[in-house]
Amino acid sequence: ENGYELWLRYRFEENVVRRNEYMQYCGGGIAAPEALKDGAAHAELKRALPVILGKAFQANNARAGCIYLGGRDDHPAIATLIGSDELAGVGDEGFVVRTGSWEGRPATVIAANTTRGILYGTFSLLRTLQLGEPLEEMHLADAPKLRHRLANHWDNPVRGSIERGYGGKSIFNWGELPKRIDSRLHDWARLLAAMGLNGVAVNNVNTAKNDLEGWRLLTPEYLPKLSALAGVLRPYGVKLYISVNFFSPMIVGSLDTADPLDPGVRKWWQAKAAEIYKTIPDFGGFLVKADSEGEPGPLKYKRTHAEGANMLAEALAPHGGFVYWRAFVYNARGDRTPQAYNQFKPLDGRFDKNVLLQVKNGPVDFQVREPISTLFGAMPRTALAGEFQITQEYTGQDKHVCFLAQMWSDVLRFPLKGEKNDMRMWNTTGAIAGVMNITDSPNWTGHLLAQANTYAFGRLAWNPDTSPDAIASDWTRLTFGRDPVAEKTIVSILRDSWPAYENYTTPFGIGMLSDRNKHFSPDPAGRGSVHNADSKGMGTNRNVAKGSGYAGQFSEPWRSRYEKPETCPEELLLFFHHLPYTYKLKDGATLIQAFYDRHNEGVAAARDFLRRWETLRGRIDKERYQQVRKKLSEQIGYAEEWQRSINDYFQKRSGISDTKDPS
Ligand code: BDP
Repeated sequence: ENGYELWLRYRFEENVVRRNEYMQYCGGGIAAPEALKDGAAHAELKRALPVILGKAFQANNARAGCIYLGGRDDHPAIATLIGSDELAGVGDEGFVVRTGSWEGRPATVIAANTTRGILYGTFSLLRTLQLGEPLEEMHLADAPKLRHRLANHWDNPVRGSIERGYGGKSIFNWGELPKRIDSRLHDWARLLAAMGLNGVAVNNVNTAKNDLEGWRLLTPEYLPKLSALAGVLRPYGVKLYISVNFFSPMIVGSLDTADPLDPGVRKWWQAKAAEIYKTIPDFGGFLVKADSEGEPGPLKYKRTHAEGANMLAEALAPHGGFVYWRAFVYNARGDRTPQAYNQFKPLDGRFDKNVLLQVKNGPVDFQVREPISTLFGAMPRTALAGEFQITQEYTGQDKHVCFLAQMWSDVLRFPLKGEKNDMRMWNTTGAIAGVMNITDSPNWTGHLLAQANTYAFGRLAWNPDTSPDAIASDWTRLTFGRDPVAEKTIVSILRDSWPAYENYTTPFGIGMLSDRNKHFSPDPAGRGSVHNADSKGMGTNRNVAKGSGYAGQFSEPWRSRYEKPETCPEELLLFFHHLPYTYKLKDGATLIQAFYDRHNEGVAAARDFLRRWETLRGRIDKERYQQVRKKLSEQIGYAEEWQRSINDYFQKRSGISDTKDPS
């Protein structure tokens, strides 16, 4: 029990009644057309069922029912139990899972229009079995709400390090590919499919900086290696993408320009794309960080982002590929928050159809709290992809538990035009990307509870309306089993972890207070910190009246609400406003005392996580109990360090002491 199995942890069903029911519906074997017999869905069922049902599971148990996989043409059982309209309704990636009876025996059907749909249906059925839920009268039709669901790895090919990777090193050993394919890579592909993702970019968006050399993936030497990875992903319905360097025609090729309007440069990219597709016909496309943090881009040639992106789109279009062009572009001088909107909004309608503009959830950089990016909803003629960070760069890395599902859900469900309007952030986008947190560590993520974030991202990418609490409880039961006390306790820790982390680090949306490079420890006086504290007050004016105007980029009602401190939601008060330390909050407390209180409460919560976890001794296996216990006890030390450092700093800055200082 080292956590390697993630939430795909199949175990014998101990409840006899349940097991007998499962036996009736699935114990008689798997019926599938030839094309699916060697596939991933079939393999997953063969892996899981004998474990869940035990010895009783046998292919020709005449008394038990079969699982039928396929489309309506594949078996009369499927045609009988699943209507054609219903199946058509789930589209390319959806599925219908239904139990019923066929030829006088119970039966289970997993029907879909594609192999990928069958695979998702299989994972869904297995989840039902793992959770011990009833099969009788099961009838579930489901399909993903977003078309493109991507993992972004920030792995550096040459060094095997991971940008903002915390649990360990990269799982990709490019040196041994394509000859040797590590078994972990197959498990990785399976993990992506179990998350419901259909694409993955395998290298860091920084391709040149610090000799990271990700640009090398476009050299001929790497093509067979990429092809091997694509081969691992293919059975799982996941397309391979790579991050590319905008200067590739000069670095990889021998041109003396990378100007996107230069015909030679365009030809170079077209030939490169053709070369890739010849070997990898289902290649996904390119992810690009351009004109950002030292990565080159079209601005060097006085061309726009649209001109840069469209050049790549033109090369990929004949093959059905996509360009993900990142909007994380800012100038270090001045407030960064309004910049992406100012730069990209005027380009609305100028991007080719196969370009997706990939926008981080907020305007700063994956902070524990930010308002949503104003680009969402502002570019109706451009395809947008929302970018989220699963790896916990600013949210505790692999050392703090910080379950992010609620934050992501708040962003995805954000009512861009106000609560009365149906428009939500997610339904203005067609894609979602998550910066991955998996590594070569035995349990993939370092902190075992960080697996909950990996899982949650997949569930929300599939259906952004899924409730974070439901995700937390499913994950807990799938990962730790079905002890109700364990479930309640772990879910409570997950649910309280994000607010606790926010409290002892940066409450009220104050900004960045961490050290400049690692983004882990408190460093309020350091150069990386953005809080604009002076002797009178703290926070940053980003309204129209006094500040950088970020509030003004929102639609109503948000623009007016954020503009004034009286109507600004308290959790974002200091994000939008510089306020006196003695400013009175709604409950009558002064801002500075409330700020200290939040830090003190956050530490108390971190201590309580350990106390709650310790009630689980004997309820879950020792190995994972100890793993998490160790992390939670270390977290207390880090939380205390934050509380001390931030409260001390602001007491000095403001000259006002913490009247409730617990120390
Ligand atoms: C920041 C990270 C940096 C990334 C950058 C990005 O600190 O490592 O390269 O974002 O998203 O959060 O490009």
